[in-house]
Amino acid sequence: MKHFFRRVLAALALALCAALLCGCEAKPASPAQPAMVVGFSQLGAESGWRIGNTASMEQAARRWGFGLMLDNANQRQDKQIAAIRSFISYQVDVIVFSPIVETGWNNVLTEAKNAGIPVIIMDRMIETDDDDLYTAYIGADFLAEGRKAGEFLLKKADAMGAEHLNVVEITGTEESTPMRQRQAGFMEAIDGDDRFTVIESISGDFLRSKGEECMRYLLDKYGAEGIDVVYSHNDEMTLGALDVLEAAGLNPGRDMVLISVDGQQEAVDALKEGRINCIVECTPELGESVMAMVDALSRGEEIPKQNHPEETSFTEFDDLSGLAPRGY
Ligand code: GZL
Repeated sequence: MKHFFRRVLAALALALCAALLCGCEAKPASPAQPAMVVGFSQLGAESGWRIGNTASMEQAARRWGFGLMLDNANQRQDKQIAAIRSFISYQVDVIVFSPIVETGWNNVLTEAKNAGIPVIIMDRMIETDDDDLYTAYIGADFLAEGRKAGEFLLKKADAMGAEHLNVVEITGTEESTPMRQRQAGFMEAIDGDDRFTVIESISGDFLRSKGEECMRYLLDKYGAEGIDVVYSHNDEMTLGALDVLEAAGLNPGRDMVLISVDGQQEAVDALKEGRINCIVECTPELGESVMAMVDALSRGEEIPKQNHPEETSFTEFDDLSGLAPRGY
């Protein structure tokens, strides 16, 4: 907030100087000055989830009447760091960012801290032993998401009466929080159950195109008969894998168990058609919660450090007929 007044005073001073120089009347600062200005570094637009997340932030900023400076880093950490530095120079009131990977943020977050600008980390998390580098985190409990995926597989194996299942894992962006924790949670859930062998984990970087490439590679290497379960860290990669499996004349969801994460409409539709067996929900709708935090900060209120949205999962065992449109 203090930055806001500083900017308004600077604008008035500039206007006054301009008026004196050109003899015209100084214009008051626009009455439409937003109460708060948020600098938002979004990591990219790699998935329907990400696009939905960005839309959620834009809609919420409009609803709250906050200015939003949005920068899309197109999957590049260096561009995120540059964007955060520009937000510091502009003296935004709050910085929000979704870190593409967990490490490499200490320097720029120290600069934000020294500039007195609160930072809200949204969606993915950073690895740091200095919790003072950020004011709050809001994002999924990715470990719980992985566990839910594993727990579904246990239930599915029971229902199949399966004695042994070969599992392949298509992971998200390496060194990112969702990738690390969705993998850890899944392995934890199936650990010790000798019905499962994870025969390979391969990164699809959360991209549909790479999900296709991964599935094609795995199918070529193990054959359809060698793969019983595909665990994919997001719907985009799962949808890419579906394309490959169906092009090979297979019936995913029947010939192979498909477990996915996110809950994009296209994937939920595939689940309803029996082509995916389970989708663990990861909501991108974080904008309202973020802007409520910004509002609290503007009023000098404390906000909780760790914030997780409520999430569920959608499986073939559920009645999904009443499921509302997903919106992304
Ligand atoms: C998870 C988010 C992941 C999604 C992917 O919160 O970071 O990134 O699961 C997206 O769809 O690419």
